[in-house]
Amino acid sequence: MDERSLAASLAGLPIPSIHYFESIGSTNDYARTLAERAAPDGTLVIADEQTQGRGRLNRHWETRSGSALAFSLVIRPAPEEMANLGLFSALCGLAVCSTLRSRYGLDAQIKWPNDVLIHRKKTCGILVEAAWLGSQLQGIIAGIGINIAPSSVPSPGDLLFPATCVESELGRPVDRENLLAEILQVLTSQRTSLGSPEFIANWESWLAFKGEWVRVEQPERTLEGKLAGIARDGSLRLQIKDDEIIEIAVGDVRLRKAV
Ligand code: BT5
Repeated sequence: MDERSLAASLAGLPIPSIHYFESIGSTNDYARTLAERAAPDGTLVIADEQTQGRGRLNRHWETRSGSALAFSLVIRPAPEEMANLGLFSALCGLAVCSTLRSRYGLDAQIKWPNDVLIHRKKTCGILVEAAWLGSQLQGIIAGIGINIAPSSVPSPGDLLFPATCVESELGRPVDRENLLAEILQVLTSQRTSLGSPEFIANWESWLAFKGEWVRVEQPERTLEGKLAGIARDGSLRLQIKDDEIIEIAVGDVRLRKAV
């Protein structure tokens, strides 16, 4: 993987510039500095290795050299997308899940809000951040990390949730650049339906643990209930009693199957 081969693989996609690094702290951090300098929509930052890869709440995300995809897109939302800013992370999850299902035949699912699982193990993590200057949105940074080769999967002791990689689940090698191009293509096309009923329906149809008993941990409380689906605004619908469904907004939330 290098800047030239990436440019060839991504030709024809709306990616105005590619910033490739053999090793970087975090692609999200670099993409943020580009967003602050008015980089155009679709600017791509991609690294073979991350030394300070970040998850949500400053958790660590591991990206080992030669084994994974780690990239961030600078998104400049159009005026009509401003009402759905909170759904860009779901868009990334949908694009990855949809690509793994349709092009690779994998039984990928989305663990709400947006981890992508294959056979109930985490294969992809997503970190979407907004860069603001006062009340002015400078851009959305959409960071996606995908485990491709077996060596990308951290040891179980370092994990909050079981993990796997695309090649182990598929049983054959995968070309990282092809997969990246396919995901960006799907993401570009699904972006046009951001927040539509069809968008929410797709998300819901690939939801992991749907109809199962789950535990949702928030900073102030832990809830258990049956995972009922997704509301129009992307909130999780959790049935906590026979006649009571509550909606939980995307945020500082951890979801797992109840034991
Ligand atoms: C995430 O956070 O899953 C978001 C990860 C986003 C990574 C991308 S890579 C490109 C861009 N640049 C960045 O710096 N970040 C983004 P969270 O849900 O908080 O999960 C973090 C947890 O996942 C950690 O605490 C570990 O338990 C686990 N983990 C770390 N590395 C992993 C890996 N490679 N595969 C599976 N799980 C991992």
